[in-house]
Amino acid sequence: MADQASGLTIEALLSEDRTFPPSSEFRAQALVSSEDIYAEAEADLEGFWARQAEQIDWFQPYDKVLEWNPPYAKWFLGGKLNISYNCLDRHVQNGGGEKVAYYWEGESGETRTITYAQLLEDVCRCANALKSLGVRKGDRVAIYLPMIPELPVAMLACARIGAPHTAVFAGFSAESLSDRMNDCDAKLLITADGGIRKGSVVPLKKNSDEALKTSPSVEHVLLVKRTGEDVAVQEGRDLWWHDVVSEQPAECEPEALDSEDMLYLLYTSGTTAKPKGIVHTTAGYLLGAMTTHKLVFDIKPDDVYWCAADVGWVTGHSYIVYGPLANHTTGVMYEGVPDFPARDRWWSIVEKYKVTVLYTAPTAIRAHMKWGPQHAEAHDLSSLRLLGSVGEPINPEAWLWYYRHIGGERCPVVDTWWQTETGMIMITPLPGITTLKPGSATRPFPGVEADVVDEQGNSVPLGGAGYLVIKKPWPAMLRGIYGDPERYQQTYWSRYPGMYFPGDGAKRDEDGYFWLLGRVDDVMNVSGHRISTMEVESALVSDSRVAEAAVIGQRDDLTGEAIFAFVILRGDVESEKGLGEELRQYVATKIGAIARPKRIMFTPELPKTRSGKIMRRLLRDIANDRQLGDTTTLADTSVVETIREASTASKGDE
Ligand code: 7RM
Repeated sequence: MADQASGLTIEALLSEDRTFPPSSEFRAQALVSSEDIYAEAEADLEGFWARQAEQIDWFQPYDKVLEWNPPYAKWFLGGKLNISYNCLDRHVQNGGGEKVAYYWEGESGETRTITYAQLLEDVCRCANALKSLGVRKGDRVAIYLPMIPELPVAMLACARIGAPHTAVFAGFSAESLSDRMNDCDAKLLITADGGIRKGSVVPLKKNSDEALKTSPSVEHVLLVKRTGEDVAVQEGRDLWWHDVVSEQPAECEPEALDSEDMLYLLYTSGTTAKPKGIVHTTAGYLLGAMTTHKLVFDIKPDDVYWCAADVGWVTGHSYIVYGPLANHTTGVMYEGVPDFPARDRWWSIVEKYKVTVLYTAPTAIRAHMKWGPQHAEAHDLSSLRLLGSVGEPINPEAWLWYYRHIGGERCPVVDTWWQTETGMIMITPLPGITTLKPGSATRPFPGVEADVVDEQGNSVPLGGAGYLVIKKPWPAMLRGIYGDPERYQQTYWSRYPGMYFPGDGAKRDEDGYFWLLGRVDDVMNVSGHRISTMEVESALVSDSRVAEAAVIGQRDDLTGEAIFAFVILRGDVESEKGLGEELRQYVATKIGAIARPKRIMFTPELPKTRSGKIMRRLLRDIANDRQLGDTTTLADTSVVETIREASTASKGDE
């Protein structure tokens, strides 16, 4: 389209026409088996969510579903409830205390099986311990723990007494931890002596001590013994969990909280500026997480559900802790990395616990793809019935690999688009009714009104690309950025007044399916064509020799920006001479000459966040010979140095 070629919106180049309707067996047993749910929600948004809210146990009923003063929403006004009560007590009271809440597996092979009744006791003890340390309703508690059961216990204990938690990834540095604690004036820090990752120790207490030097608001540190290594314990300030928590009574009255009381803060890093503390409140968040968890993953009482994310990422908050527990689901929680001690670790876990639903990220799927299907083939994965993906656009090739080699061509793959800010899954298939297309997140969840618009905010006709927006409030939406209302307004609501702007590009095909194109900051401008990095990456990965690709725009005198592709080859492929040229040509043939990469560099790794998102801005800095921007959220800092050296060394070779 002419207006797109002029550089206004994003161009849609890739087309994928394979389709996968739900099998009649899946459809017959699915919780949602009729399209009516969409029409119902559209006809009466508040009524739809009010009906879903009957799943919540209220201490006091709400008197109004929604109050919408853009950009501020309040949901279930006047209602009183407690999330830990909804996640634990009510299941135990209903006779479900013996059901397993978590099968926990440590990286080194230890296991713990925790029932709902035990989890409730642990949470009550921890909540009492928090109170004994002076934590009161409204006080902020920072949690810097590895993937051990004390992490959900600590979160639920905070929720029980109404103290908002802020979980910080155990992979983050002392500085990131300190910044976050200072931004919210945390009163208490819950951490561990160390964490275990790939067989070695992550020095969490040491990092915490470093962070605490510049975080004066923190009065006490509650310290979990995980690794048993020697750590400095500061008398009066630091207390061992096993001393303080274990001696507490196993009962603790849940606080009756207001629907709009703050549940947690979770920091997301802006590209350059300081991290934003995303605020989530109680009733709407709980409802959004539990409804989507149940309907998107088609959760039944006997499912064994495994979300392989870290609890420190929003995915873990909504889909390891709050959603699944509120739905009385049995979950698997795994402490370590996928390739320890060997590359079949995940598949041995699926086999061992007979996992039925697996939820993970494209980055993990592409890693398994790179390692080859033989690791999965060595295990019985026949318990699986549904697969999910989240975190980045999943390119069709990775989707198909997941579908075939993990799902045995019988499990629907739900590609779920959402954000820390949205709190819940927003664009997603409903597995019993949606015909899947590899690479598409398909349709907005019932009650979510999403659109694709151009620069002016006009809806782009089907078949076109542009900016994703959300036009109506939803229950789990963020309530603001902690302490910074202007930034909230500016970041999400100023580009298109009255519409929420998530910062992602998207296109919609002729059937109205949404295809996410990545962050708009990543869009390249090549001779006036606005091209999404994701489409070029997808084209590259569709060559069977390529495992993963990251594409960025490099400054170019002739075209403004030129496409620069960083490519990881699959395990058994050698990078022979001429392969780069072949791949460049392949992209041109597959999606068009304008998208042909000018330069391809082969690399063994890419810079990623701890949740597996490719940090393209660091690759841009390298390619454009700039100083590196903020690297604090990088999972492995050595990766960028390796790439920078290789990039400098190869400059003369073209
Ligand atoms: C859940 C989560 C949010 C950003 C979001 C997107 C990207 C997430 C998908 C996706 C394409 C998906 N929260 N993203 N899921 N892009 N398809 N299914 O990831 O706050 O950490 O990140 O992640 O760009 O804006 S997050």
